[in-house]
Amino acid sequence: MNDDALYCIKMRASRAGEHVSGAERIVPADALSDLARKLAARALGHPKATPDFINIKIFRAGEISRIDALDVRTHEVGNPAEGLAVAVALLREAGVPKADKAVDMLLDAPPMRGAMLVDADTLERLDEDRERGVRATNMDFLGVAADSGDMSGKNHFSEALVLASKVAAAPGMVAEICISDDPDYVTGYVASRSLGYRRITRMKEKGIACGGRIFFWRGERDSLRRTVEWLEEACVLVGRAHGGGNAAAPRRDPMASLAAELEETEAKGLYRRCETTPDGATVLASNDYLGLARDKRVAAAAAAAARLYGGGTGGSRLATGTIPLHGELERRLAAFKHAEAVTLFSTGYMANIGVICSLAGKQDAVFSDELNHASIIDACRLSGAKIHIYPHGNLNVLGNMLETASKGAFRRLVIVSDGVFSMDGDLLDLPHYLAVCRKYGAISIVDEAHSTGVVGATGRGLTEHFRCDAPDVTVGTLSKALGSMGGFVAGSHLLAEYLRNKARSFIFSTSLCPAAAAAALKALDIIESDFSIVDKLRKNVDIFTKTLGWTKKSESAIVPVIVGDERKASAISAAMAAEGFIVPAIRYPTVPLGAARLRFAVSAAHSPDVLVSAAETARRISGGFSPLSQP
Ligand code: WAQ
Ligand code: MG
Repeated sequence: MNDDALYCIKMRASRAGEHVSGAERIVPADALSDLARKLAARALGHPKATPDFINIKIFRAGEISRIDALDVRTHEVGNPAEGLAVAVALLREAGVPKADKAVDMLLDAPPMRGAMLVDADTLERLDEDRERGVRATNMDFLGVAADSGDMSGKNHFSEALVLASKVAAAPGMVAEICISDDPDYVTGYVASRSLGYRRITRMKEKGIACGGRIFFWRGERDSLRRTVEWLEEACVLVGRAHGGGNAAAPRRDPMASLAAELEETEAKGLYRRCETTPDGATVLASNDYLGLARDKRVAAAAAAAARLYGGGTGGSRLATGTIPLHGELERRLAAFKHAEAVTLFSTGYMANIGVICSLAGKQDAVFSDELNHASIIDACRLSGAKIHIYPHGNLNVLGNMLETASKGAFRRLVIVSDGVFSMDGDLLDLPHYLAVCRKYGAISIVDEAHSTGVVGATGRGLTEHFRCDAPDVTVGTLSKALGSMGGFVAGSHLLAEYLRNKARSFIFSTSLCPAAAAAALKALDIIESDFSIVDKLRKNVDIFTKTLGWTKKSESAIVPVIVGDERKASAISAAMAAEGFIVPAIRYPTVPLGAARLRFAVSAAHSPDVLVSAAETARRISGGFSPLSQP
């Protein structure tokens, strides 16, 4: 590329003197007009505010330096406190002895356009303009300089990586720390030449605008000028891969597009984290509906089985992985479900994959409720069968679809539905469903993950609730009311024999570990010896829904409160957490966009007082729920 032809272009937009948006690029002359248009559009479309002043500045780039991008590593942390601790440790490693004070300084800093430039040893401020700070500018990625790229929104990660790479290359620079001031963007970083670019996935709570940057510097004071000149004036192109400079063929980072995708996810407020559930909080979201997962008797049975048989079985059921507990649990589950036989799977997800993919193949058609669980959706796709999705609970449409399909040349028609829909808590109309399936000679599958141990007077599920026949295939899980983990399929002897020979997720998975099998057996003992535990759950659900102000009863233990807006749902969930109640905001893609909700799950182990207080707190925090929020 001919450097003479490169220009720096910068956009800065503000409203009433307040900064709204900014961006900069280094591009060839012929890309300038297109880019200027895109930058103006970006400024005008900024979600924060419509600017009343947009400044687009273009000037010929001076001499260009080419440097390598810093290597990127990510530290996945559970919460801001952990993230800040990681940042402190990294800064220390990079040579900032008072790293903890430095982080406090960052968190206390007033809003600034630039970064604080501080002495790496004493943390004394070295920048002249305290309100503005020092700005790193005149920089871009090498790889994208030729075309103007998509400028429609801020790409936090790639813009920060360019900046950090330039900063790390400054003379005397020891390290940098940054937290975005975008309230929705909680990933920050620590960078230095030796550390590279260390992303830290959580540096602050969501919704907080405060952010900032510190550059840590060490050297003779009279050489500080050179550093500031490098940051504020030198034109720098950053290579995306190693060997920038004169290297002949720039290599692309094969993982870069992953970061870009995650960035987009985060920008939409859909980024997910594995939160550690705090001890002592009231969890209103667990699938442990009967409170058996933490029951001492269940835990003791699991421990005893682990002592006797070890941690794992070392093989699949068909190889060397069958132990006596497997057969015993299958017999007990079959008796509980009034079925001829049961086949165990390692998880409920595997059970659906195994059943649907073995029963339905290329010559078959599957019919699936639009709100079925992801494991059913995935199984339908994986099966290779022709897929028909019917509107939620609409068995008349299902009938019409079957009518048409039955005239086709399908080998089998396979119908699958959740028994209790996991995000809505409503029940399948099983008698009607079975009638439709029978009319067309279709195989009926019902996933009773959320109804086993919950629905029906003794927790046997939908057949008990409706006093009707069982479907051809019942899928269930050990990981919800049965307080363990694993899945199962109940049905005829023929079905069990078929699955053991055909279901690949059964054949190729290591069998259920001894502790899990023993825990589920003990849970069954407890339920069958005293069904009042199921009754207690039912009463708790009624107490909770009544306090929420619902007029309708919930027939399952799932109580969804529809909020609509994703961010509002997240905010209510965070406020509930602050009061000691853990309830997740369920958002797209688990539920449709604009149908975000709080999904409460009630347990037999909750005390009625706690449920009343949780429901009252939810009403207060959300400003009351409209009748519409009741599904
Ligand atoms: N030079 C120096 N400091 C700056 C500059 C600049 N060009 N731009 C912003 N700052 C300072 C200013 O104090 C801001 O308050 C603070 O940095 C944060 O700026 O890997 O978006 O533009 O995904 O909000 C980190 C990406 C995103 C982490 C950083 O910073 C990742 C970001 P923001
Ligand atoms: Mg900013």
